[in-house]
Amino acid sequence: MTTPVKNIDIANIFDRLADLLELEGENPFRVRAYRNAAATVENLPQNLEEMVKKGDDLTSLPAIGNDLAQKINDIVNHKEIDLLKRLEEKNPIDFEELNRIQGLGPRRIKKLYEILNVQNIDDLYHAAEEQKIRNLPGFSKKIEEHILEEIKKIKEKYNRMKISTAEQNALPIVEYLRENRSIQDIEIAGSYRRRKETIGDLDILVTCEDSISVMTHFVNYFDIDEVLSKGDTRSSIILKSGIQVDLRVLPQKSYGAAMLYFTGSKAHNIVIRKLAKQKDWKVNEYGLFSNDDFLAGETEKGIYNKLGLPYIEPELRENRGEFEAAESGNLPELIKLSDIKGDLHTHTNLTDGKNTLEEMAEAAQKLGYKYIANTDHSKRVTVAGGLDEIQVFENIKRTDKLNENFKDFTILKGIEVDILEDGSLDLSDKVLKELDIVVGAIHYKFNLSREEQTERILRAMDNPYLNILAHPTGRLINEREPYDIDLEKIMQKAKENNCILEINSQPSRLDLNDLNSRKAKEMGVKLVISTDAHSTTQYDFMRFGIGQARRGWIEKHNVINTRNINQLKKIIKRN
Ligand code: DGT
Ligand code: CA
Ligand code: CA
Repeated sequence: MTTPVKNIDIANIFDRLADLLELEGENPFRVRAYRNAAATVENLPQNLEEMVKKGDDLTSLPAIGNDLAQKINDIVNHKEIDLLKRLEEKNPIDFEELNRIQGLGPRRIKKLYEILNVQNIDDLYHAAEEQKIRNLPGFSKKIEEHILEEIKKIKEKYNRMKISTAEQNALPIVEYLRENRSIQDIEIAGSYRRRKETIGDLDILVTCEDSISVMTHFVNYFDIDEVLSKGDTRSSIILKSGIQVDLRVLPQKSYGAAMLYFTGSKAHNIVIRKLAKQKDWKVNEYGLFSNDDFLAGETEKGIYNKLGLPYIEPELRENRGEFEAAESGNLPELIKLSDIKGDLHTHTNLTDGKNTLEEMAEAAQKLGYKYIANTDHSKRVTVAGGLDEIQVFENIKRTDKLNENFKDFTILKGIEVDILEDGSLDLSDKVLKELDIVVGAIHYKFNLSREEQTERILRAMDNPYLNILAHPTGRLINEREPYDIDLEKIMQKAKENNCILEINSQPSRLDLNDLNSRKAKEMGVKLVISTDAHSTTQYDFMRFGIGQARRGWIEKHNVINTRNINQLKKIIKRN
């Protein structure tokens, strides 16, 4: 049997191709095409290997044309990618890793390789430690020291996987474990259950009849790089993707106690332990005990209740005020995926999306949605050719026609309009005023000063047609820091002007993040949870946005796309 190929494997190959082409000084559009393809593939809900085996048309996926479809075919069939082989022979450099070091562009990386044979971060670290870099042409002592610092930072930070990637590793292994018939309950605890945006490792808990057979089954999973330990009740492995998975087997009686303990967070657990101690009790992963008497442990709720608390949702367990709220009966009633009635940030193939508006509307109805907003890009976005004013008017007419066919569904006519450098919008008010909903976003000039960037956004929000500020901080998880803005000022303005702030559900954005969402809620700012879907399949990203919102204590009433279409239209009206 050949090893299955996962989407992430394909994404990694495309990323590597992009790196190597960039190193070669290849045309930026070609480099970008591979990067876009990598991002698409990484986050695809369907399994590409299965699609290839079924003979599905891969070019129907976003960012995948004929050439890339062929490459995916080859990868799935374990064929050599000629281009990759050629490039790798020329450059055995782990460019992706090295490129994370700020200040090391392709040119310097190439020089380090040619002179010192630096191929990866470890080589670089040794070279810097041995002070071999400072005297190279174009480098200095300062750069060398900076490199050492950066490596340390990166080792801490980038060891964490995006939750979407963790999920792609976690779900197949859970499915595999279930093949063992003696397993009863199985759940992933840890930061994954708390829906953190990045995950350090996966903590799986099971109850079963035959723990030895479960453990043997576990360490025989196909995707393992290394078995770290194997015992009767606990084992640890590292998957080929680099993520560690810990498996623990528990007696049924202790399942809740173990869930509570291994869901964490550590900070939450410490308070739980303190509360138990105050009653002279003891709590651990086996239960809540008074001396040796078992008080609770089969369910988490049992333990919370015994401690005088209501059940606390996993996303709240960060010791950020959840105990005070629980004690005073003020826990939020967290928003659920099923509360969502529509998606207010979506793209079609009119700009850089993959599907037609008709397809996007149909897929939304299948999800039970009552509306979507079609928010294709305005003209400024040069990548895919955004819409000019004439095209927006044409799209409005076309959408009006389409809407006549629906009974209980509406396509809101919208745009994702660029916020220009001076804070003006990329389309005139004459056009914006004809739309149902205007989503404003920053896509360039990320490096303005704090003052300028804040002013830029405030000014955009003064345009009376702007309804929603998309991905408000612009950060990309593990890739780009947020731009420098005074978010509090922006939230204040959003409240005054009835602008809505977005929680963007793309797993690499999750922007606003949990803490900022909570701040918005506290300031009385309205939120929208959108997917920014560039294809019908990306509607599924909503679950990541919901996770982030729940971590931000967000309730149904804080979020405008939980309302029906008439309420929604009223709510987004400005003054
Ligand atoms: P991660 O994996 O870094 O994304 O974060 P977690 O929260 O999954 O942390 P992890 O995997 O180290 O441990 C899982 C849970 O086990 C953690 O959330 C709380 C619990 N835990 C681990 N170590 C300790 C500890 O030293 N004290 C207490 N009270 N709980 C711990
Ligand atoms: Ca973990
Ligand atoms: Ca762990």
